[in-house]
Amino acid sequence: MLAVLAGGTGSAKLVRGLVKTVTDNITIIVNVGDNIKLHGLHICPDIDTILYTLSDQLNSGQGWGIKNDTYNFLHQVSKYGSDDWFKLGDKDLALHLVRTNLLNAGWTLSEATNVIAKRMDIAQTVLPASNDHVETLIDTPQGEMHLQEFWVKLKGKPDVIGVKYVGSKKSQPAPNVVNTILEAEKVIICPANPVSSIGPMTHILGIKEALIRARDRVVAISPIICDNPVSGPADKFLRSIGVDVSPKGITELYSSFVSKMIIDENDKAMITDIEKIGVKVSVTDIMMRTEDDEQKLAKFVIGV
Ligand code: GDP
Ligand code: FO1
Repeated sequence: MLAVLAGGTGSAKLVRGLVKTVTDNITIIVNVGDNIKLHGLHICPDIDTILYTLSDQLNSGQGWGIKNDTYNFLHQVSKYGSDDWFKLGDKDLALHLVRTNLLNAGWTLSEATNVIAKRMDIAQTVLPASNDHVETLIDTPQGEMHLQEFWVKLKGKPDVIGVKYVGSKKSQPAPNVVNTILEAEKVIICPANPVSSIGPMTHILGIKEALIRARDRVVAISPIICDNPVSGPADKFLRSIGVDVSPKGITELYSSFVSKMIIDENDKAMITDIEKIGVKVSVTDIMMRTEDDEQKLAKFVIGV
């Protein structure tokens, strides 16, 4: 069994590559720090991106949401004065509604995710990192705000002073998360935002401890190529926590629980420097532009 730690858009590409090339025996542990309640609905963007990827419903150009969705609901609620900055599609809404009803009926997020994955005919296992409330807050000169408010509402424009994981200290890993990490042949940390996708998981003590115990089997793919994130605000977030925006910085951040790091060919000059941290480095093209790239990277990760 393969264990995969995933966020949303970047992770989805590797997850798709893995399921197409490797095996169905994959358990994906997904970030919950960017979950948000809007219009009375529980929205779990990273879980949903992974569910839509595995059920072949993802709007892959966008990296989130359902393909060919429409926005009639959003347009209509905005007429009545409700916020419309978070683009919830009409088809996407169905998932938030079903999940919200299950949670309101007393189901845990793990149970709700499991039943929804089954109803989508997903063969793989999808586990929320935690059933407890973990929320990533971005500290800016305008004050602290939810990650989605920073990234979607304010388009990632404010300066970032710091990042907080509210609730992470009190949170427990969801059922099966720790044993999945401990029993997996390999644990793959996706090319994901290290601060807003991987950070909320590794700040849950039980998950960090399990990863440290599994370190020899844990491999990560850098989300940074040539000192830049492929997409998103990872550079602002990393600087705010004092981490260098480079594959070396990512390796330093992950080194207590990762024994192998995959970096891009463009960064091969850094190999010796990174290996001094005590992490083995492998080099390949880690930019996934096409499904073919996703599958090639997936095969490479399995071979490392
Ligand atoms: P989010 O939750 O939607 O932000 O998605 P993730 O955290 O899973 O992925 C975003 C991160 O993945 C960003 O930091 C990107 O730099 C990185 N990323 C996106 N696409 C790629 C890619 O093709 N290759 C690599 N190596 N990193 C990528
Ligand atoms: N990302 C955006 O940039 N704009 C949106 O309006 C937006 C809506 C949205 C709705 C449902 C969903 O599952 C994801 C959505 N995302 C949107 C993506 C989301 O903000 C990010 O991918 C992650 O939360 C960052 O980790």
